[in-house]
Amino acid sequence: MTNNFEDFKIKDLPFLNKNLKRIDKAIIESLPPKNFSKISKAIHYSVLNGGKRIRPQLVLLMAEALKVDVNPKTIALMAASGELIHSYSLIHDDLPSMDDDDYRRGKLSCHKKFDEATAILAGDAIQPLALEILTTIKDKKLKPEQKLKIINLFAKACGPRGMVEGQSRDLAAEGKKIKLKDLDKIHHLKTGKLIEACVESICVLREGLSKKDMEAFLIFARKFGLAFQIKDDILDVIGVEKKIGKPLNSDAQKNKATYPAIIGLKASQERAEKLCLDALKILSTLPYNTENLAKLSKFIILRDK
Ligand code: GRG
Repeated sequence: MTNNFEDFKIKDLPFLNKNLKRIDKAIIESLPPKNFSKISKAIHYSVLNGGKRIRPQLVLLMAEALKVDVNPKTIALMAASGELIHSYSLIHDDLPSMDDDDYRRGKLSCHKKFDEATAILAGDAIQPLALEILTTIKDKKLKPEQKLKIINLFAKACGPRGMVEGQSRDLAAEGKKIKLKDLDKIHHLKTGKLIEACVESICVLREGLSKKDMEAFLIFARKFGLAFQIKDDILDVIGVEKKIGKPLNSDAQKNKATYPAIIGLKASQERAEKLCLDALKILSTLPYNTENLAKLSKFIILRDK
């Protein structure tokens, strides 16, 4: 596979569908039964509604690349945990007090389908559930200190030095012309930290991973996360409404600080491609089979949803 984007076809990604089944199975098994309560109905509605599952895919592909020696179930549960944190952030992100979005993935957002209190509680329930899943992993091959570190990474990603701070800065930037470096910081916190946690949590499981390779994987994750976010902003401007699952230009309507708004569409596209190429270059220097991670990296900037 070359680094030329033109040779890339979505059909190069059959492994994503295979992984998807494993991810969804782990998620479903971790949730309370749908009919358990109103909140669990809202959780099922919001979690099992066709997300791309990029974060859990990263967990699985990292584990495959590093050939980590733990039970496969452990990896599936880590993947589910990453996706649940993401799902939680989306439910809260859509709330009237945040981005006030009526649609998510082509369906009514959680607070529109149910009500605001239910959406707040459904989100509030999924975050600790994601961490609870990690605490209950039973795997003799998983050392207690590795387990603790993984929980620490996911908890930090969504806390005051991660997503929450990113979201707060994102809301504060509405209607303002902020600098590119400040926008990068917002998304490093809001989107990047969780993506980094998905990558780093697998590095933790690889015995003897050198400091240099660990650092390279983290830089890869940073480039991947930023490229992913820039593409998200681009799709809000030039995507197809039916595919992205919400009205076009919703960022502009809210006067959001976005890459197209700050550096323009063309420069945003060029930057996403450059970040992706950087990410691919990093992967190519690592002594592991990172072919599928490279394919996922291309997918995230060539995707249409
Ligand atoms: C809820 C932890 C937490 C904190 C509260 C609401 C909030 C603060 C933060 C929101 C962070 C957020 C929504 C980040 C994600 C931005 C983003 C690029 C979303 C789209 O992700 P995709 O494309 O979505 O992976 P799918 O639908 O495929 O899952």
